[in-house]
Amino acid sequence: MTRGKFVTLEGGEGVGKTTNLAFIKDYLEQHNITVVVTREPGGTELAEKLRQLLLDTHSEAISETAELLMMFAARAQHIKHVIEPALAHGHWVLCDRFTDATYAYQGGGRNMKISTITWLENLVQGSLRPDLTLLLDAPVEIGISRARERGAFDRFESEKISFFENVRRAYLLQAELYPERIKLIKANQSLLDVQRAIVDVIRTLHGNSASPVSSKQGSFK
Ligand code: Z5A
Repeated sequence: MTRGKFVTLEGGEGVGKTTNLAFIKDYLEQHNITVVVTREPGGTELAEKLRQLLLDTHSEAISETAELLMMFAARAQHIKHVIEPALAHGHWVLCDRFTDATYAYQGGGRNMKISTITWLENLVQGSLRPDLTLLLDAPVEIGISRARERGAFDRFESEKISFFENVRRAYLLQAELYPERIKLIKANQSLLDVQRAIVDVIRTLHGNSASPVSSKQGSFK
């Protein structure tokens, strides 16, 4: 069986990851590709519990090291129970955030050592890396104003603008370091134009790798 493709969506707050994930899923299914949609942190029962702890504003202060380790603990569960089995079955995995988010938020935002993140990445993922990453990029104020229309802020959304500027810079650096894998999509254009740009990129990946029609929704998205 041909292994599925692993596609991740990245970007700062409110850039449109969730909106476009649904669009990409529909697009791929129309091309007879079976898709598992999932997210990080999260995607399994334990990883979703870690997500709640990570986003909760009322818990005790979480140290930067604990935050980093919780992200990778959730990821280890997610890879073992969702991502790897799906890819092995020939399904495509469409994931809302993955390790580029760790480089951006814990590396750029929290200033954790990049070498520590890379060490954990190798430990937890082995050779697993996304086949394609769509990085939705927009000026921080645009993403924040879109996201904040939703109301209450989580622990990350409560950060200062400078934190999100650092996150954005770190994401753009990842894109510079891995131009083959990470494709930059301007997210401050109309949704229609964003989706046109996404299709142009996705098309280059799906080629002839279509698997039988059917849709398998990740249990947590
Ligand atoms: N985190 C971390 O620190 N380290 C890690 O390793 C990982 C994660 C994996 C949870 O992520 C937090 O975890 C995240 C980083 C951290 N915190 N932050 N911030 P999340 O993905 O659940 O949270 P999020 O980034 O805040 O997602 P979001 O706010 O839901 O944003 P989004 O999914 O990118 O946006 P959206 O919901 O699709 O769109 C927002 C609104 O904009 C919505 O009303 C849309 O209709 C609208 N929209 C979207 N596109 C457009 C365009 N083009 N024009 C106009 N309006 C638009």
